[in-house]
Amino acid sequence: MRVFDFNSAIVRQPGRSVVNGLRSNAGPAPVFETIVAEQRSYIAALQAAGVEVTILDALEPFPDSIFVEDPALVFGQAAILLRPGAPSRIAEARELASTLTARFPEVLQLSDGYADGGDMLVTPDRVLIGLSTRTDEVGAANLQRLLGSIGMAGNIVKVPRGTLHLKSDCSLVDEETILATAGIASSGLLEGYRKIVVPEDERHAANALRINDVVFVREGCPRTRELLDRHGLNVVPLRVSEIARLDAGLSCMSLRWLA
Ligand code: CIR
Repeated sequence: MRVFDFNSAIVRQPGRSVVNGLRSNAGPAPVFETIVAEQRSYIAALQAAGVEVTILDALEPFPDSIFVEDPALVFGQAAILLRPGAPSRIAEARELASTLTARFPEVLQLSDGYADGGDMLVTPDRVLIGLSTRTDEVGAANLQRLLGSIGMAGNIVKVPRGTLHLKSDCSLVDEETILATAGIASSGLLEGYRKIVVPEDERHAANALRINDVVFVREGCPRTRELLDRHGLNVVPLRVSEIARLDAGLSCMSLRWLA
């Protein structure tokens, strides 16, 4: 079994409030209908890759709740409810609790500090836990302990300033290789992994998503696609340009596991 072998996923429909989601840029707000269309294609792509997708109802009071990766971390044998670091998002974990309890033999809960799922990069031998503006030291240490209790190792690393989440800038594309921005690749934080560095003008492509035999990559990043092709990977581009207006990408729209 590989860490990117999945047969199950959870996504959450966007509420109309999604257009008011958190974002660091001053560009135009995203268009609701386009977000819906991008999410539909994303769900179809996951299904085509062999994943059964559970679609949860929208949560209007939580504009960012479509980014269901952030309030939890899931594995085949257990799920961990996290404490997202943005005040407007912390209660999203509570909204996921019953869904996870119905699907996982064990559901653990971060009791203290803050941690966003976007800061957790699961690799074959450990989970990299990124310290960021959303994940603090208390949350990271707490998560490391919870991972230990389910037999997994967690390594705490520092996400470079200006990067929202660890996985905004890197993703595992095969068992040894991480696709990364130049900043993350040269930070020393990915020591021991082979790295494929995305071109600077395609830096958003670093948030790719490996599912079974497919690597989903943001549409409009031809040079990254070529790098991955050359590495022998099966690359499928997906359009997430409207989602990207909310500082988000491919991994953040689902929780994935092998049931
Ligand atoms: C936020 O700022 O929380 C959302 N607008 C974007 C979250 C993206 N999540 C992720 O990359 N895991």
